[in-house]
Amino acid sequence: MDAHDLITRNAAEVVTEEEVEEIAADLEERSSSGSRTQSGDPEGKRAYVGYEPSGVLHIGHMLGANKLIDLQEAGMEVVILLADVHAYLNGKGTFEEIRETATRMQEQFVAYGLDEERTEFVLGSEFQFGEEYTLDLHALELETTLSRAERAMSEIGSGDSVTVSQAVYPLMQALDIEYLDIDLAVGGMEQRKVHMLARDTLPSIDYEAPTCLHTPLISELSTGIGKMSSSSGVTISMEDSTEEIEDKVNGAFCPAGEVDPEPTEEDEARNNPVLEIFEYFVFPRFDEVVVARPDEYGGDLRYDAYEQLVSDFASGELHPADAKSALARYLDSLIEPGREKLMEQRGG
Ligand code: IYR
Repeated sequence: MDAHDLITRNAAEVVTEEEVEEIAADLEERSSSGSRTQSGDPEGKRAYVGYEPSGVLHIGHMLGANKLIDLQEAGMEVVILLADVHAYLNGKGTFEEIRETATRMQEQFVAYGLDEERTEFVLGSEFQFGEEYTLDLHALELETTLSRAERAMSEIGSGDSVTVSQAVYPLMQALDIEYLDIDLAVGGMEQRKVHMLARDTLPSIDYEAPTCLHTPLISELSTGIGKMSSSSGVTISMEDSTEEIEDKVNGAFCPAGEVDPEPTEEDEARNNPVLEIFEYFVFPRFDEVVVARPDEYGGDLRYDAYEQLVSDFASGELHPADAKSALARYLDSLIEPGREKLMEQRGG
């Protein structure tokens, strides 16, 4: 796969396509001239994703990690921002609690398969209290209306009314891109309004508009309605046991043959989360996917691309029960290393 395909595969959108093409062309050129990006290379292309350290990691968070693994493969350097100050501004706890969660998250990301040598972990508080950052932040505050900041937070903030801290939050997120010297800002689709704000306001203080990539959101597991989140519905957490994963996947919404399930009577959109997880998690990480089946039901099915699996599912050749048991097995093997790490930490 070339750099452009690695960057864009499974992305919901990139802003803008031309800017991404430029990054990809640069990576291709560097790889053909043999100057593979070294960690710390000032010429290297850098991508980042940021997380508020709070609660338990779930597979929704890992969509960003999957993308970073693709970007590393494409030759980019990657930064994971453990956004402790952002979590604090968004009401996620005391600094002490947030820092503890940050340490645990870092180890889980490495266990998940990010190349530790080529991943920089940064705490927001390491640079967000600097004088220059603070002055730039105030300059952005001058350029931004409260209603714009509020809109940017509509899918990130918790609670009904936006606090002043939550209005500052997206401006800091915009500045992070500049201060971490980022060429490609990665986030879930819920981050897009913050990124659009960053594209609009950073140029007003003489910084460049950042290039952004947004990963899709996964549907709630048991209904396929709405988005998977840690606050409601069924989520696969990075701490689930093998049995919990099996139970949750077994109970997943996965109507036979329906790749695009009909909306509900209330006209809510529905998706097939089992297929989504195959597409976004399993196929990017495994060269071949084997669905085990007893000989009397036709024997094992083997796929080397998601499209083949979908076509068998649509035709009825691949039954939901077989798809689910394979999915549980693959998910378990992706989650296992992080789970072990966690047990080690808790054990000693
Ligand atoms: N808004 C993110 C957290 C976050 C991400 C980035 I990228 C930053 O520069 C700062 C914060 C979230 O919702 O988790």
